[in-house]
Amino acid sequence: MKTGLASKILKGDASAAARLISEIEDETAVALEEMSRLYPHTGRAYIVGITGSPGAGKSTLTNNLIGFFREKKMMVGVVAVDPTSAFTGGAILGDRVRMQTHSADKDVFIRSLATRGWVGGLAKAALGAVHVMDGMGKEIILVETVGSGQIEIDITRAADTTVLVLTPIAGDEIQMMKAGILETADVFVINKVDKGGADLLRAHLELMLSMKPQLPGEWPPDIVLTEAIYGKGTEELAVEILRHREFLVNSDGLEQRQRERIKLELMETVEGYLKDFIHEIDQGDYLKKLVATLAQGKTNPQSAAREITARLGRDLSRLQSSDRANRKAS
Ligand SMILES: Nc1nc2c(ncn2[C@@H]2O[C@H](COP(=O)(O)OP(=O)(O)O)[C@@H](O)[C@H]2O)c(=O)[nH]1
Ligand SMILES: [Mg+2]
Repeated sequence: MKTGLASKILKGDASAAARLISEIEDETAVALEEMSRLYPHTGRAYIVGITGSPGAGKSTLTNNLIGFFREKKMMVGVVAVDPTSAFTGGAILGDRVRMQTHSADKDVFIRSLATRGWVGGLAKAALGAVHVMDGMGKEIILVETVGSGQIEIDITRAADTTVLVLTPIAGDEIQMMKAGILETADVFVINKVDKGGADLLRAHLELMLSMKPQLPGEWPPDIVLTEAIYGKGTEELAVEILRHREFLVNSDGLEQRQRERIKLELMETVEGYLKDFIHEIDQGDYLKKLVATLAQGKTNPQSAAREITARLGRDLSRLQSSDRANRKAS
């Protein structure tokens, strides 16, 4: 099974990149094979997470940022992990028109990912898409996610710079605080300033940030005000992102973030194996029989759990040998 996707991607081939991302989403053997070729050539791109509630203006801001970075002649990748994202076509006309300008630009690569299966799978696919764009030579990769649950926290942990988009709509910042996202943000955006109430939200945010103990050498998050639909504040936001990058480069922060990202991906992959295993043993009647023997008092939960983990070990070594067989067959 020789597809050569990885070598095409390394030359910047967009259709090969689109194809490999689909393979990653479907978790195919081609994805495993091609990713193992691509992976050693990745790790150069700068990753910016853009998170916030649905409708906060993430896609509009992302569009604006694409424009800014393109003017600086940077190669840009975008991963939208938002089923309602403007990039998926559910957008108002203005967004589509803006996207069309960028989609004609061969140095911009945009991909939307839809939720399928468990959320961890989505984080894994998003990181996979990031690797593909990195391999294509994209220098900056913007990852848009809805900030309301667990995957988003994971994805924001995986970014080099995390931008949290808020609006002066009551309750928004409380939701974020509950989700633990406020702590992970490096740059705060208050968007829709034209709607009024931005000063109050800014005061709340500043108060919240001042209550957080600031460790020496730690990045002090800043607040940027934008009106994304009117393109206002784009430059300030982009400059703040680049300033944070500078800060990380000059400390050991960048390496720390990269390690965090590698760890996240590794854990998601292990978790994926475990989920598949649990799903599989729950199919047939293996688990049912085990539960029956437990109910009859013929065994105890510790012994039964040990039996299951022994089976997991056998299944994993089978998986590894079938991977090897696949590689030989290709
Ligand atoms: N009034 C106002 N509306 C905005 C602003 N920025 C974005 N919007 C609108 O808010 C809606 C949601 O924007 P979108 O970028 O799709 O948000 P996302 O769901 O966070 O990606 C769209 O109708 C945008 O045109 C802004 O600064 N002011
Ligand atoms: Mg969106």
